Amino acid sequence: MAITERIFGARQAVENGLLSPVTIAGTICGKVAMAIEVFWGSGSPFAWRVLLALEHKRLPYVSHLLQFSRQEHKSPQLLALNPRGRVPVLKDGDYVCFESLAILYYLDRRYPDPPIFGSSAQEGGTIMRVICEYQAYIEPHVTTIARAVFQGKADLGGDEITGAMHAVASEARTIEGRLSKSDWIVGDAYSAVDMVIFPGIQLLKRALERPEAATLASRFMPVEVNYPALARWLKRVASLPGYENTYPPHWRTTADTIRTS
Ligand SMILES: N[C@@H](CCC(=O)N[C@@H](CS)C(=O)NCC(=O)O)C(=O)O
Repeated sequence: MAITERIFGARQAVENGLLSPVTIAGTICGKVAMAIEVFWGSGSPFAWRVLLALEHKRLPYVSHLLQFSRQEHKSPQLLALNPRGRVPVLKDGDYVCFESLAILYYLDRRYPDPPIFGSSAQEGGTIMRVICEYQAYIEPHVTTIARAVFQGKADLGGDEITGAMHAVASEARTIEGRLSKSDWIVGDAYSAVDMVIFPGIQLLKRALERPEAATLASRFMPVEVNYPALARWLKRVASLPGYENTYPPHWRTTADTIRTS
């Protein structure tokens, strides 16, 4: 498989005593499979969540950047890890996990410091609740809008897309309310809910920045004007250590097509 492999976080891992330089060198040579491996695709909001979690936890990982255009996520090697042929997939030793939320949960159980599902049962419950609300009431609309814009097949002024935009704009008010009271969506620390929602909002913004989406975008953009607390939060996440390692590589260079399915 022609995949790009890189090790992130190796230096921090040595500094924190998680890995020895010998192990790092061995891993780079492909001889010691101790590091976490993550299989992902550029622009996938689901994969982005996992990278944010790995960076926040300062875990060293081998990054396998798959090319959707070459169907690398449908290769026998990937299908053996995830029969659905979707990314992200995480491999930690012999253990394989897919579904982004499940991966975040696994990482937090396996590497609890710093926690990403809160520091109390109540906070964890609220983090999960807001994630569930996002996945049920916002994410499908974001996907609809992003697909319509990037694939260019749907009528952006039609009822379906307009309805999706209204729903997102209204639900985003609730998140704006939360962020106007705190730096983070739940509680006073960066958590799994920030990692889940951030990539979706970035994808939405990227779609709405397209000239053909200008009319549709007016309910949401500019974010700084319509949702100032949300805009400050986007900048806050983007200034976290390791963020640059998570940013979709092809977003730096091209105007893109969506890779969600
Ligand atoms: N519910 C899954 C969604 C994963 C997903 O749909 N990933 C997309 C990329 S954004 C994918 O791999 N699509 C490839 C395909 O469906 O063929 C998760 O949270 O991990």
